[in-house]
Amino acid sequence: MAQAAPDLPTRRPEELQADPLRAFDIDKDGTLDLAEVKSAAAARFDQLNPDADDSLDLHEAAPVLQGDAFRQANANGDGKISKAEYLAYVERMFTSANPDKDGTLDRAELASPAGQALLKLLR
Ligand SMILES: [Ca+2]
Ligand SMILES: [Ca+2]
Ligand SMILES: [Ca+2]
Repeated sequence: MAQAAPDLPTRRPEELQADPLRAFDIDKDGTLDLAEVKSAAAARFDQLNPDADDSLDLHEAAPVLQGDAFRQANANGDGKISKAEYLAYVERMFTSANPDKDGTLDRAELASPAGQALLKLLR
């Protein structure tokens, strides 16, 4: 007798890449709030910073921040992005991706240019 297999893993890594909303939406409410975005950003920062010296140099940051973005994120101008600077920059990007100021990013906001720029900092 055929029965649906319970708890089949339905998410492959490439699907998580394709659907950031699913990947980062910890409370599964269909939107990303700032806490969810910051938690994803902190994980991304750690991934970019294997030597764990609490900052990204130009080379380490290159996959996510180049040129003007690097300079804007580097608030104290020391040539490196600390985790605090990274998260502060992520928060600014979150705000610009959230024009309706409802505290969350929905699918349409994530698809906007500002939303896409934010997502680049998370994966
Ligand atoms: Ca959520
Ligand atoms: Ca810095
Ligand atoms: Ca919103």
